[in-house]
Amino acid sequence: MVAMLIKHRPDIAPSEIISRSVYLRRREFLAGFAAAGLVAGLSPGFLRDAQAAPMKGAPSPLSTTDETVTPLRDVTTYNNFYEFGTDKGDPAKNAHTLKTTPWKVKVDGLVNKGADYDLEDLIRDIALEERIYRMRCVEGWSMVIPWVGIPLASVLKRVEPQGSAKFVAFETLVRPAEMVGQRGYFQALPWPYKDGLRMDEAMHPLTILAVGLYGETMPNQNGAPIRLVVPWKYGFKSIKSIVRISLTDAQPAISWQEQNAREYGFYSNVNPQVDHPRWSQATERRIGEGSGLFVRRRPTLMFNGYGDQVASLYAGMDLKKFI
Ligand SMILES: Nc1nc2c(c(=O)[nH]1)N[C@H]1C(S)=C(S)[C@@H](COP(=O)(O)O)O[C@H]1N2
Ligand SMILES: [Mo]
Repeated sequence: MVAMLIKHRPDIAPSEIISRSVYLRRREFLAGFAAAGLVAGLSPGFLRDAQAAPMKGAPSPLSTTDETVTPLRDVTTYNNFYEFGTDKGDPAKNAHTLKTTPWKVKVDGLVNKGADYDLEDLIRDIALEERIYRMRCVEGWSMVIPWVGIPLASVLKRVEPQGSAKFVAFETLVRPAEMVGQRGYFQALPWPYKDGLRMDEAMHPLTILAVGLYGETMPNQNGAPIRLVVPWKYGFKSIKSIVRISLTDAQPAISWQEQNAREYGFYSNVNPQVDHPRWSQATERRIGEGSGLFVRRRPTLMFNGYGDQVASLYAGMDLKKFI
């Protein structure tokens, strides 16, 4: 796996793919490129070289700032993306077959100006931001990831939602020829993978469509070329490789709830007080921190620590019922 990463990132030695300080030095390095006009020079073909192209966004004050970022190697080799297999290591092995250019995202439903965007146009028109977010998965692990993305609200405003739009539904690509998990006898989920948000969650400034991480174009296994990031919800809400965003008046069906409604709900807010039916959600393991006997567990924070900013969205809702 390391070998694969090195192949795509000849400028980083394996020993370097490890720490926040390295990450910051690398950022300075990329900023140097930008100053020299080289990043702009790569456009518009920058998405083509999907695993290596620099992608710079202005640092956002919405970032989680007090935590060490998770090593790039963990972020790109420990993934859930069932279109490429169900083991955590499968997406890193199999997702290279996905062709991410050209890429269209259809935005339709209850909107005045439905659109079929070319992703490159969208990214050119909406300012990229870098946001370091804490991510928490329902399986009990967490990471801190420097995303590069655009606010989902910016995309939604462009299409002019109608007053009757109450929810946003997302769909992942279906392309069995390039997604090994969509072929053959065993299918982990019905495709397309689907997820959704309530309109106010979708419009919240913390919600982004990410197109990169660690200052580079999104690796395929993390949901290239565009995926959802909602930092106060469990990781499975981060739908990957999005091709359609639809505004609806009714709560949309979502893959994990359809598969197992007892275990997964529509809201899926990180909540240490509501356990998953098969395990506690009170603590989490930060990937990359210790191993074996030395695994450290930390208390899970309500709304993944973003409560100050999002708790009001759920005022008056029983979060034991609306899981
Ligand atoms: N299309 C699609 N999106 C998906 C998934 C998937 O299987 N298919 N898995 C989800 C789950 S369960 C998790 S935990 C996150 C993992 O994102 P990461 O691999 O970038 O950490 O992606 C989510 N998005
Ligand atoms: Mo997950």
